[in-house]
Amino acid sequence: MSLLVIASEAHSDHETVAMDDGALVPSPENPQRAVMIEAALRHAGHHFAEPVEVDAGLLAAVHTPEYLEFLATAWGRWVERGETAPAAMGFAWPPRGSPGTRPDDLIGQLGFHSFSADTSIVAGTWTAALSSASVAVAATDRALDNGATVYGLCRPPGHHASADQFGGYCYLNNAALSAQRLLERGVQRVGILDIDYHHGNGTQSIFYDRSDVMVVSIHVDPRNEFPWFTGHANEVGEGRGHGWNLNLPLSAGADFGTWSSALEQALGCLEGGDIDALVVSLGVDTFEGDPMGTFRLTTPDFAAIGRRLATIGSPTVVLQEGGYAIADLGVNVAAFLEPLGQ
Ligand code: Q9C
Ligand code: ZN
Repeated sequence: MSLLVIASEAHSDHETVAMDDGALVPSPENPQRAVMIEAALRHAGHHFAEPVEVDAGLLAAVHTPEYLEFLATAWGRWVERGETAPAAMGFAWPPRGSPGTRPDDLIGQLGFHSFSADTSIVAGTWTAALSSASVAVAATDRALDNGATVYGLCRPPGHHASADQFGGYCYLNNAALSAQRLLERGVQRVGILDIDYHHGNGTQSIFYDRSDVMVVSIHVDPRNEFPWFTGHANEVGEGRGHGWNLNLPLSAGADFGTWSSALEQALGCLEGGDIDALVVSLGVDTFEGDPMGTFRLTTPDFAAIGRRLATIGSPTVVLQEGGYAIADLGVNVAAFLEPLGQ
């Protein structure tokens, strides 16, 4: 069965470097990922549309004005100050307990506005991040208009990005923008189901004190994996958001039996939250062949997850997050989406 895919070519100049175990390497979050996904989805017969540019007011409802200005201008400032390295990165981050004053200098701001050295900024980064956000919001609008599941082929991914920090290959939080858009269009309560291998720390932080968006995440236990500092089961939200954040960390090496029990728990929680629309942060780095993950999900398992989500019935937006097994990436996304078409 076929569904609508929102995609854009505007990500293609976003090719970065990543710090990996002490070495600067080409980032595994590369343009080829989107190429592979698009090819598989075209082969599966899904139809494609391009996004319109995301509204500035919506961006500002999720991210701080300083951060948006920083992202839009960082590369130009890098070049202007005579830097010659191929990618802009910070090297110093706010020490624990620091007062939180933003530096004026670009290098200081690169540290202030990031939390991990796996993520850098190149000439094409802002265009790509903006197009990825636009894809997410266009997918959201079409899902709501059509009362159907729509897939946003987002690249770069978004779930690690907070209101004012990039990291984990993410710059703008596409899932948060999608949820915020749903609220803006009158949806009462939004659920975000994050099934990327890594904890969606950015999404969690954006909605941590809110009860209009319930965030539920299944991921590897952060004791032994990025993002290291969040994603534990005792992070349940605060203030009005208390009880509106659920983390289901699993031990490294989890198989589909373990994973799907967590999915049932996640869906039970979302059901209890009386959700009117669902945003799925779809990472397929839970795949058995993923170079970054240890979970053991297979291609048929992704189809089984899609079938399970197809039974929920609320308007659903599926947004691409991680997944780094290049050769299998498209096939896994296609397997997941197939049951969600109509
Ligand atoms: N040795 C997403 O999946 N650390 N981001 C990689 C490899 C960064 C993952 C270390 C993981 C970021 C969207
Ligand atoms: Zn991931």
